[in-house]
Amino acid sequence: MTDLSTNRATPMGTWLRHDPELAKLLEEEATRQRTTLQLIASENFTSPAVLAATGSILTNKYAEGYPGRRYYGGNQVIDEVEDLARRRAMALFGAEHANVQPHAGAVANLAVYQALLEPGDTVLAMRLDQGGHLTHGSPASITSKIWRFVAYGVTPASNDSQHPGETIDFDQVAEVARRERPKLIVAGATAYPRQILADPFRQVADEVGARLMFDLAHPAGLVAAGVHPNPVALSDVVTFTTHKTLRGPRGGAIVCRAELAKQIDSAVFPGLQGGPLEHVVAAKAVAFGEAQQPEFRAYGAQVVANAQVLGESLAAEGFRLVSGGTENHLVLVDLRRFDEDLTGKVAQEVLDRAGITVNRNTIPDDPRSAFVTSGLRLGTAAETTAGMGPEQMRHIARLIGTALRRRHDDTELAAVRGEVAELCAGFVPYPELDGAREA
Ligand code: DSN
Repeated sequence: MTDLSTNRATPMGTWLRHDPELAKLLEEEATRQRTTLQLIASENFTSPAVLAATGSILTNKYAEGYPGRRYYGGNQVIDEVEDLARRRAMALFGAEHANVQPHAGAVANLAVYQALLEPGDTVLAMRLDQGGHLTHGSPASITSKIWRFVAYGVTPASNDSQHPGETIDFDQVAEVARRERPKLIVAGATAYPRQILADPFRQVADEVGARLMFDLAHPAGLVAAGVHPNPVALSDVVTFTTHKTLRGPRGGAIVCRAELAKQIDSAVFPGLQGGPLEHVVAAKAVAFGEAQQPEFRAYGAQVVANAQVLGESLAAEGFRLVSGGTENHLVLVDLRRFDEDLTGKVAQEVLDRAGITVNRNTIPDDPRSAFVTSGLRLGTAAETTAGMGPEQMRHIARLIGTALRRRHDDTELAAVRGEVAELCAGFVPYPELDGAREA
């Protein structure tokens, strides 16, 4: 048995030897991550230090409350851990207050709604099928059952290559806001390949007397790296996840103006959560520290450069890019120009068989359901961490084109899978763990 997908220095690697059933599964997942391409826009490869903190003894401690105000004894060290994470989050984003306890981005968003709204209040946010998130008021989400969501979307697609459309329709944002008088406006998206500026949202919010929440889940790491505008100064509150471009552990966080600190903190605990996951909070501190290093700026710039090359290369393969390109870490592909009959669902399954992990996604005004879709979303955050650059992005686009064109040919798919494995062998996400394997 090898040392699995975790840092060999932690006790976990040793102890899992006594649970061969689980150890085998972890080994299989480590192999999958090492030998196939990870192009899901919301994923990344954390550092071994983040893995170590996540697998640490801090998981043993109950710490309901906040530093200096806990409901359990023995939290002297935990207080320092959480304070370190809060200080680093504030420094990273230039914020007045941070709450690092949300277990996920969805919880962070719910906490903001709970802090700033009464049930039934109106919220203006981006529609799911236009690029928004489930927690932005999708009918399938509890958010839409508690609060009244009204929506904005993107402008129509156009054939004019200078003005391809499919960018946030700010006329619509203003028009709906004036008509509906929302108490909160939500900026931010989950499948939107362009930078999102806070300024136009702030102007509308001020005009109609709404608060502005920015859901920074996807580009948080790009903001930390200085390659996406920072919305913190212009927003009342900013939520984000720590595991996407920010490259930390799976989790959420909130930064806000000092005047909202008490409301936000109470909404997270005791409003929505019990004991915080302090091992994850520690890992968030590690990730915030890593994101402050100069190397992280270079990483963020490379993520965006890689996404641009991936997008251009996919366009050369015959795919249409939503909004005509990308300014961030992801590309949203409309499959219909490539092949009218190819759905996102089938494309995702075919690419899985070829060792290329992506997710199907609706595109703006998608004629197909969210389960089937006409699009794919691809991101470059993870494979950039593994060291890939423009040359590999061009190669990946060719492999995607080949796999989808020859999707009925098992031999061809197996050949692509072999080429993917060969490519991945040169860019392993955890070389230090492979060293441990061989030791
Ligand atoms: N955060 C979403 C994503 O972008 O993958 C899932 O909720």
